[in-house]
Amino acid sequence: MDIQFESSLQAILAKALGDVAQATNPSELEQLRVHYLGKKGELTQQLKQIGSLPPEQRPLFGDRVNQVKAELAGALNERKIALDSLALEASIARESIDVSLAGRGKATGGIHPVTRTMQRIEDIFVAMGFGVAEGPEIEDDFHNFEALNIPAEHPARAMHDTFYVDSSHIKKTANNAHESHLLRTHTSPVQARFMLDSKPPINIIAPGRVYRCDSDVTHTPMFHQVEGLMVDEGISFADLKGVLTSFLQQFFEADLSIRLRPSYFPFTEPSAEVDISCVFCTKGCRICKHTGWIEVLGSGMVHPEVFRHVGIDSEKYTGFAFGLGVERLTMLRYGVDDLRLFFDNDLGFLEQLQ
Ligand code: 2U9
Repeated sequence: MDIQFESSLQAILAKALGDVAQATNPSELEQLRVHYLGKKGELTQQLKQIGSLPPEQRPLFGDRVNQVKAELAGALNERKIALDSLALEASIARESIDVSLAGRGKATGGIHPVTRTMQRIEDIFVAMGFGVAEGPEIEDDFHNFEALNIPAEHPARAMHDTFYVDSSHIKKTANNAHESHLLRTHTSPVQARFMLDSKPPINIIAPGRVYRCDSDVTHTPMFHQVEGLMVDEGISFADLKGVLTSFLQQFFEADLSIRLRPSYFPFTEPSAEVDISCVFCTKGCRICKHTGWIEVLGSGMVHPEVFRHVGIDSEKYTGFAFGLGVERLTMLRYGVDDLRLFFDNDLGFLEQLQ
């Protein structure tokens, strides 16, 4: 083959291989590929000179140019593989993670302290043989008031700050009862419904949300109650005292005493407010206001008028009932001094009580 063409091919190849060896990234390699092997590339240009050779040398020259092109393409390829693997190593090094670091952990939710207290109260009563009853949060006047011996115009209705869900409470039916729907102001209608549906012996608690149109530092428009009812032949005030003492001792995990103070509720007679001996101090603190006693619930013997409304013979049966505010008991148990914290859903607060 023509010595001059061969040396010019050698020169191009040597220069090209040098360039390839020095390329530091894939885009430089691509530029080199275009520069040497592209349509207008140096080696392609060499082929165009084939016409100036004697015909017998042309195939040889063509083969030789193609050999050089193939050698350069191979070098480009190898360099590309080498650069890719360098880039991969660099990115692995850059993105490497320290597997010895502490993990982020799984965020698990928790049960709201008020719900937990309610479950705790339920567990204690269920262990004493009580069933758990539920009922609607939207009630009618009969089950929320009438059946509980709170007739229309009774002053106790004012105490309940009722949310009415329609305006028909101004209408009156023939028997002078209000015909309206409202958000239950206590869970007592659950027990009224239960007594209407079944016969004694009755042994139930009624936990749930209740609503009163009242909002200040110590009142929220929605709060939780657990009420209880025990009805059978011969149920006495002594049963009330025994059940509530046992419940309160278990709830506060303390050998506390209880004190009953006369009170008034339309649905019980006699009625009593229940205090526990202060579980936080021995000689007076802020929580018991230096009295040594803390009010925790209300109670009484079911009023004969309530039995009459739900069709239970008050000559044959007696019963006791009680009611407690779950937020209040939760505050006492966890030492929370602001009721509104239960409704803010501040995780900092909630996590403290997990
Ligand atoms: C029926 C008959 C009687 C339920 C009772 C109380 C006393 C009581 C308050 C405690 C704090 C309400 O949440 S609170 O503000 N409740 O003092 N509740 S006796 O008596 C009933 C219930 C149902 C059929």
